[in-house]
Amino acid sequence: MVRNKKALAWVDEMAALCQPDKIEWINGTEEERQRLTDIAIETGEMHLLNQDKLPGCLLHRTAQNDVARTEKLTFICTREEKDAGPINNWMDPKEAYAKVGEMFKGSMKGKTMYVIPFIMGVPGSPFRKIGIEITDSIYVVLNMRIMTRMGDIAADDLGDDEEFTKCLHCRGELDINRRFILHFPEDNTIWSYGSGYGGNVLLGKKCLALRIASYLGLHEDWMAEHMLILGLEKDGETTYICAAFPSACGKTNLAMLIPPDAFPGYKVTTVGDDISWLRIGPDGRLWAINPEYGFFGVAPGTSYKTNPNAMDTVKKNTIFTNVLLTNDNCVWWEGMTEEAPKEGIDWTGKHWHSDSGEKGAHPNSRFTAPAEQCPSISPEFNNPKGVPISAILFGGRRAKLAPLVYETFNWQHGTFVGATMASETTAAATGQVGVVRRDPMAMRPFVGYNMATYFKHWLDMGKKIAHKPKIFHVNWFRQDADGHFLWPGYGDNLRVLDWIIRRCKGEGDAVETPIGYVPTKDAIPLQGLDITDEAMGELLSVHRDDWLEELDGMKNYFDQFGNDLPYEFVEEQQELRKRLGAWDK
Ligand code: GTP
Ligand code: SPV
Ligand code: MN
Repeated sequence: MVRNKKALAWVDEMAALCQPDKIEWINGTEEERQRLTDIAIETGEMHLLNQDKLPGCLLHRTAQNDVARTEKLTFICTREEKDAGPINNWMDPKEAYAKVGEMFKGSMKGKTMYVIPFIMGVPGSPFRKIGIEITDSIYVVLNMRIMTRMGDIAADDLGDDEEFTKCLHCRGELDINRRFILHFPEDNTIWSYGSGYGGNVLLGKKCLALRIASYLGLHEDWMAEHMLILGLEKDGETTYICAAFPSACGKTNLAMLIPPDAFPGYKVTTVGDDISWLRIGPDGRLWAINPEYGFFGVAPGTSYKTNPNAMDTVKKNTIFTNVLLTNDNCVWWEGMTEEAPKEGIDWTGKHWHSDSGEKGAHPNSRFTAPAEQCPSISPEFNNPKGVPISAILFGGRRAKLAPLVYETFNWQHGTFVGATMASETTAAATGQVGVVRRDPMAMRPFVGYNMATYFKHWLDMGKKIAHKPKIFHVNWFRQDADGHFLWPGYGDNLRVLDWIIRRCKGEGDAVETPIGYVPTKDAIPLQGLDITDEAMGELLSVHRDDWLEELDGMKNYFDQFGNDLPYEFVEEQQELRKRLGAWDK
């Protein structure tokens, strides 16, 4: 039971605002899960899938205007506009509370208000953070149950006077003109109104564990990042790697990688697939924990070929959102099998035929599954200290320019490379797909304060980490002139990880180029892989003119930060220009 007086008072206050018929504190028991599931099935909020083939699995369809994060409707509400910076949408907190408070007023009349205490991180760990989410949606309760350690375990963990994140959610009318995802970092508060889509409503995830946590990390000397965490085991030794890729750019897949048969000797274990909290350990290394308890993964493209661990994870106790419902009451999505089912019910609830030319599952359809069901889950998953990180990877979807992999020169250069990351947009956020945009550290949508200050925080952290991870950039998505991927990706990405960990040990061959160390032609193990010399040459190539053009793009991007841009980034641009100028290729 929650005894924290501030928490009890806040719940009373929010109940007075939303005026629910009933208030229910969530305890996290199996009995409760079953009861809420039954209600949600009864009301049609959830659909019970084939319990023989998919035990404990449910399907949910969101409103058609509510299928991804809505960055335009996401705000950082700091007292000073400059503290939100030029990238974030900003609203004055007073105005925000007043405007959206009007929407919350009476919004739960006739409904039950669920109160979910939850932990981001491991119970009892000094690094964990506690939140309380108020919601009127059973879908949210059942997802939070998978994604976080919640209920009594969290209520008991919350100290009597401890701070916690106040998270208020109401589905509202699901009208985009009345949809707001508001963050008040100075008040440790999140308000989400008018949506029922994961990233907008599972408030422990992007809202707390990234936007609010990044702000807390700035003030408490740690970092909250959009990164997977994996362990790479060889000869009984495990090396841990974090990787920041933008939404729907391969984090879940890399975190669960299975080595190709032709390249044995390694085993990958999964610590996290989306979010990482990083702190400096007493040994001077950077240590990472995954604050989450489940995976909210992209369904399309997930198959026994591309990601068998994910397929095995979602066999039971999984909530599917916006996928195709098959005739045998199971689920399907594009890319799951080579052959599509002939027909089914699509993500909009309409009859679907495989010849229709329409997608059966939404491109951002997702699965919510318990992390501990993953066959590759790391033995360190519940370790409150986390794991020590040897390498940090940045990467995005770049059809051109960025080579398969390169190593940066040092932490400052690596921070600059992370900050200049760009990637093609994906269906994970509402808006145009496939447009290259800058996405620093894959955190463009997730930094809860001024991005220029975030860059400085990275540089400052580097000065404090005695044993710094090496920083690399990867790109699995480079294409040939006909638009085909040059690199097979997925399991074969292990070949690149192999080079990376050899570099961390001072091994592995590389050539120094103006952008960093690029593997020599023979440095990436290619045994058993059908790839031409020409393709490998293209994958590892660095074209001077393209990079000079890229430099102009970087400068344009950085200009918006004015004098707030760390001087180190001005230096890095100058140095890169000099190196490119002096290069004879
Ligand atoms: P979020 O959950 O949105 O943060 O995404 P994520 O970064 O975890 O992305 P995920 O691993 O779910 O991959 C997104 C899409 O990219 C899926 O459709 C994958 O099949 C595809 N993908 C992942 N890895 C690779 C790769 O190495 N090569 C290619 N070509 N596609 C990949
Ligand atoms: C992402 O968009 O990066 C996700 C999914 O991981 S969501 O939780 O919707 O943000
Ligand atoms: Mn993500």
